[in-house]
Amino acid sequence: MNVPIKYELLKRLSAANGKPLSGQQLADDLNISRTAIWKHMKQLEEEGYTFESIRKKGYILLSTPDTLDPAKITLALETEHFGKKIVYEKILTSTQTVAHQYAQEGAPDGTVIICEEQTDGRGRLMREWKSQKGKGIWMSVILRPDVPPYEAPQFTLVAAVAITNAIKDVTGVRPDIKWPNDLLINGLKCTGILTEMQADPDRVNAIIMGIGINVNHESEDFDEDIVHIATSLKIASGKQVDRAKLVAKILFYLEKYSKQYIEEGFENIKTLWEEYSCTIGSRIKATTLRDVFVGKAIGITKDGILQLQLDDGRIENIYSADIELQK
Ligand code: BTX
Repeated sequence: MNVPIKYELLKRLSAANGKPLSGQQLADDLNISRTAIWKHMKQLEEEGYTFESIRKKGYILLSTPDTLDPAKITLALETEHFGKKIVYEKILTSTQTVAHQYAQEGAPDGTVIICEEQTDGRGRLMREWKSQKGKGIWMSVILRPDVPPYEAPQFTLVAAVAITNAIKDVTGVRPDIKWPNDLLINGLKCTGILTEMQADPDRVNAIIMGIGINVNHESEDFDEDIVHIATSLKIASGKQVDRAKLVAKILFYLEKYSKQYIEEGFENIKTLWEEYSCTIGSRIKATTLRDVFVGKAIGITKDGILQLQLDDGRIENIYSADIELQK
């Protein structure tokens, strides 16, 4: 896939690390005219990038805007193919809805749909997911693993491990994973994962991996109904977080661990997941669509199913539930 010239231009200016790059050199490298270079620079300035132009020496990249536009994500991308196609919009109803359409139209493995704000962001069972403008990461990644449909839920666990690692690398804070789809910091929710799929009876066509992360929220940014259960990476780390860098890191680990899962099975992901989990070993209440179970979470099976030891000693397999940690 062709990477647009302006991203190539940004990559080179960023790699120059504050040293000027001449217009002629850039033009030669990218095989375009100096006027074309100048036009791309103007376009980037309109998007919020700032440059210094030093006479006879060239251009220096001074700052990048706080957006999630594909150019910024591409600058930090270390993947083989995840994130090579990024669909970015300022505002969408839900990245999941749009990703489903792209998947149906054949979008490749690792395609990303991302936006600054969602007006109809959703969680499991059509619950609302608040997705405030410019503060978080609201994205859906299309995965195309060659697996049967019953293996799709494992990808929630793959994603949880990938996102935890990425958050740890970028912010220094390590969230806990709460089975199956939340990441918590100090018991408060910073991330939700929503795994959906398009499938034939025996094959997955696409997994639509929805990822919502509260990144640069202050506590007053959260609505009253979630302020007591939600937190952000900025609140937890005390620092503004570069969202584009975090997206690139998530894509790196998501590519790595999905590949590992497909090629080697669940064992390594399971070990990492259990290490990061705040569910295993805890007394929990699991509310399924039909029942409520209370007991000690003793582990996950190799299929990612949560095992609960009830007070009478019986083991209950939990496939899908809301979990509350008990004192
Ligand atoms: P969930 O059903 O486990 O969690 C939803 C619940 O979380 C809500 O009922 C509410 O109590 C709480 N909540 C809502 N918004 C937030 C928030 N910003 N921070 C913390 N808690 C909140 C979790 O579902 C899966 C969420 C996936 C969201 C992504 S965003 C990109 C993609 N597009 C889309 O529409 N959904 C996914």
